[in-house]
Formats: sequence, structure tokens, C-alpha cells
Amino acid sequence: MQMIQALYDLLGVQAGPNGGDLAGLLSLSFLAIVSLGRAFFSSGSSAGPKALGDVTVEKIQPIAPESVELEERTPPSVVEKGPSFRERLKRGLDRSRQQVWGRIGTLISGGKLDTEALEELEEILYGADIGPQTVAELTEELQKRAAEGNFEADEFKSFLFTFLESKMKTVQQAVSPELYQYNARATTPKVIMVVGVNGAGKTTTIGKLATKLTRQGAKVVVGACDTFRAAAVDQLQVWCDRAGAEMIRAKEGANPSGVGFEALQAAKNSNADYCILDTAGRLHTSGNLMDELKKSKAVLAKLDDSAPHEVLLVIDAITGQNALRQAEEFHKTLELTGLVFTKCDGSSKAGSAIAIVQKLKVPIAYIGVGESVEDLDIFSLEDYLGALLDYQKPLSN
Ligand SMILES: Nc1nc2c(ncn2[C@@H]2O[C@H](COP(=O)(O)OP(=O)(O)O)[C@@H](O)[C@H]2O)c(=O)[nH]1
Ligand SMILES: [Mg+2]
Repeated sequence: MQMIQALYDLLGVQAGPNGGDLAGLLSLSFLAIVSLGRAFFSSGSSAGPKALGDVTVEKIQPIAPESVELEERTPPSVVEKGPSFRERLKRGLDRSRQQVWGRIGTLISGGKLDTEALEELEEILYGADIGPQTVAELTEELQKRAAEGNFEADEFKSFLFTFLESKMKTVQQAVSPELYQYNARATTPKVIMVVGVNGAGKTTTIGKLATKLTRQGAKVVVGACDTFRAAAVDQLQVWCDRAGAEMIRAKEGANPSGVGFEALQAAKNSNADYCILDTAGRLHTSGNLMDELKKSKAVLAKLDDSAPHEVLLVIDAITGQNALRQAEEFHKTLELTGLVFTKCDGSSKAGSAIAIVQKLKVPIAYIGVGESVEDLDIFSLEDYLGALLDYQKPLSN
């Protein structure tokens, strides 16, 4: 089991509940061999940048992440030994836990919930950004449960866990496994379009995701469609160099949808497994961001009518209530397939995640708790709610 875990770690994959079975081990071994084989065979063919209209194709050879020297302004790729992902997530949710979920418990004393306590409960829950519908449902359920009596602290937490889990579980099951695990049998590139407002963490998330996928042996092409900021393209380039991903870039101010098109074309030509598109969060022209993104999305269908296969919205977890409005607007125009919550290591407003998943019926795919590759992980509902409530779900048999 230790050996399997080490292999999972090497490949940057989180071990699932069946992490110990032989089939899993064999498939991982296969991925490891494919990965090594790719690195070996690609080392001899170095192609310089190629011009493609106003789009330049930079061919970057895979390099081992640890062989890269850190530059001053480059994103961190090496994690210092420190708290685990779960611990950082728990720390990031400290404020929510103390100010919201922990306080609710103290309102129910002796298994009762009087009128005064009920009012306070509603106020706390509204401040938690979980949305009015969930507040109403939770208040009603809590009242019912408190009336039954014997509502002890541990039981209270398990009640909240079960309630919140039931609100998100079905939606969460819709996350595509190919977002985490590269499918070596796929014949066309999986196209992932990443959207979100400026500063949400799109470029960083793409860098981390590209690294996780190339570590599994996948071939990744990244399109730098945020053509409005030269610095954003350079930042992405650093990540792609590290990840061993090919990056398609254009001149500053070029048409973003054109870059997306060229990136997918390049991904198809080189039989890539993934084509990930970084997009702008704000336009430096009077144009409308949503129209631009809609166009960027539509143009991909000319090359693959099922593309993009994923449209991920990156949300800064500190955003709070405004996050739901943001998500609604992006979803209306782009039909999101997944969410990524970043900066959950800060004092995040955790409740908005619950409200967004419930309202939009779009699952959270990834969660970020820092700036390095290891700080992005698959969203686990159980871990998230466990950290939020400081509760460990009993093992089911
Ligand atoms: N603490 C923390 N910082 C993050 C996380 N994700 C991104 N960032 C930082 O947030 C800033 C904006 O990220 P960037 O990827 O450039 O955002 P973009 O404008 O959406 O592309 C950068 O300084 C990132 O290093 C995270 O999960 N935790
Ligand atoms: Mg960016």
C-alpha cells in the first residue's frame, strides 16, 4: 500500500478509496512507463518557435520540474515541507468554522432552540453566504431536530454534515474523471476552457493542472488567450516551461478566439491529450467580456463540434456573496461544467461554494490552498465539509 501511495505521489494523483487494488496499480505503472517513455522520446526533437499568422507556436520540451531553477518572479513549483493539504484547508476555513458553524452549536443549549436563538441562528446563516433557500431549509430542519431533544455537540455536527452533504452530493458526482486522470485511450484532445475574473487564479490553476497532467504522461497544449496583458502570457509561459507543456501565444492585443482556435489546431495536429485555454478576466477595450468569451467558445466547435468539453470557472474563495452573482453570469453565457475554488488557504468565505453548487448545479472540480502545484487538489466534499465543521464522518461498512 505504501508503494502504491508513493507511485500515486510520484504521478501527482490522489489515491482513491480503491487505491490498493491491483488494477489500479497496474494502470498507474502503465502511466509511469508512458510518462518516462514520452520524456525519453521527446528529448531529441527540438523545434524552435514557428509563426502561425500572428500566433507563435512555442515548442517546449518536457523537463523534470525539479531541474528548473527558481527565478525571482516565477511561480513557486517547489513546496517547502509544511502542513498537509488537509491541514491548510482546515486552517483556511478557520474563520468560517469559528464565526458560523461553531457558533450555531452554542445556540442550541439543552437541545432547545427558542425564538431569540432562532433569530440569531438565521442572522449567522445569512452571514455565511449559503443562500436564502438553504438558510430556510436548514433553519427548519434544525428546529425540527432540536424539538426532538438530546441534540449534543457531536450529533449536531453530524446533522450539519449530513444536511450540507445532501445539498451538494448529487451535483458533485457529475465531475468528469478526465479532469483529474488522463485517459490514454482518448483519441482527440480534451478541451478545457478556463474562465473567471481578473486575479481569481486562472493562470495559476492552469499551470498547476498542466503540471499534474504532464506528470501523468499526458501531452498538454495551452492556449494563452488572455492577450490583453503581456505579463499574463509570460506568467503562463513560465508554468508551461516547467510543466513541459506546449504553449500557443499571440501578439499582445490579438484576437483571443483566434488564439484558442490555433491552440486547438496545434493540439489536434500533435495528437495532444489536452488543450487548456487561459482566458481574459477583463478587457482593455470597450468590448464586452462575456461576448468575447462566447465567441472564443463557439469558434472551437469549428475544429471539434464537442469542444470545449469543460468550461471551468475559477473563483477566489475570498469573494463571498458576490461569487454567486459572478458564477451566475458566467454560467448564463458559457454553460459552466465545473468550478475551481482558489485561495481556500486565506480566510475564505466558504459558504458561497455551497450556494453556488446548489443554485447552478455545477460541481466543484478543484480546490486551491496555495500557489504551488501541490496546493491544487481534487475537491473532496467529505474533506471540505469535515474541515468546515471540524468533523470526521464515521467510516461506513
Ligand atoms: N494563496 C493563494 N494564492 C493563489 C491561489 N491561486 C492563485 N493565487 C495567487 O493569486 C494571484 C492571481 O492569480 P492568477 O493566476 O494570475 O489569476 P488570473 O488573473 O485569474 O489569471 C497570483 O498571485 C497567484 O499566485 C491559491 O490557491 N492560494
Ligand atoms: Mg491570468
